[in-house]
Amino acid sequence: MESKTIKKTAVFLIDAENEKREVPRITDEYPDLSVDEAYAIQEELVNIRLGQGYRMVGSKMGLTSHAKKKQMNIDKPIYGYIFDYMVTDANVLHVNELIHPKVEAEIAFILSRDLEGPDVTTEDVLASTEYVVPALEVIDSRFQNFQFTSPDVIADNASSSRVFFGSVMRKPDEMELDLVGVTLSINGELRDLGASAAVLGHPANSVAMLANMLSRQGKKLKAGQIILTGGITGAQLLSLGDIVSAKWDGLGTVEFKVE
Ligand code: 0L1
Ligand code: MG
Repeated sequence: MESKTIKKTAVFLIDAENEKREVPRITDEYPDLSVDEAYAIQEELVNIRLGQGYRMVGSKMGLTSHAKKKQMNIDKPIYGYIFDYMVTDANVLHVNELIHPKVEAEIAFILSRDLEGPDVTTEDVLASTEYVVPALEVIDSRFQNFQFTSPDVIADNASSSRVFFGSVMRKPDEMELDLVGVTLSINGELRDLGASAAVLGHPANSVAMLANMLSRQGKKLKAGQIILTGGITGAQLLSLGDIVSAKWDGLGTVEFKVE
């Protein structure tokens, strides 16, 4: 794909996000779009956002659990980036800022030191983690009907949209990080549940995989960054008026209202 097409496609996706408008898949026009080209579009999109003055606060892995892979019919984990404008302090999700948001419950890591692949292990991740925190990620694919192929969703910054973090921060050695039970309820009704081992056997495996994937692009994970490890639960579609509440064993509760 030519560099001007990469740029044009990144702008197309940014416009869709800004205008809260769902758009056709990129692979409708470019059926041979490769994963590498998709990450080149994502990188361009990230550079445009940085140029607009937004700050990158972290990164995310997506499609790391069986529930998510099955739900989206894509079998390989992908990554994307989280910007400051995506992190919401108040417990409110403004639905008029989004297209067709869904929510999923995750565990996020905050690193105490840089992690650079290619051979990062789970043990390296645990030794380099300052805290883990609970997170509700709101994903909002820019594609029509939330349907896409793997290259489409990679280009679309892995559907990144909003994140709510909990206030409980735990050192990774304070808990069995692969045995964290999670429930996700909407309007008091249990919608999904799971254990954190759903994420690649252990959420730290997701961070290790991310560090190793990034090393192929000459990039690394940096101290202080937040890393979302992927949905433990399947993603749940949100509607105006919904009250979302998730509980993590040992990591507290995160709640928000959709207004
Ligand atoms: O965070 C995620 O797992 C999202 C990855 C992209 C797939 C999706 O939008 O469901
Ligand atoms: Mg996610």
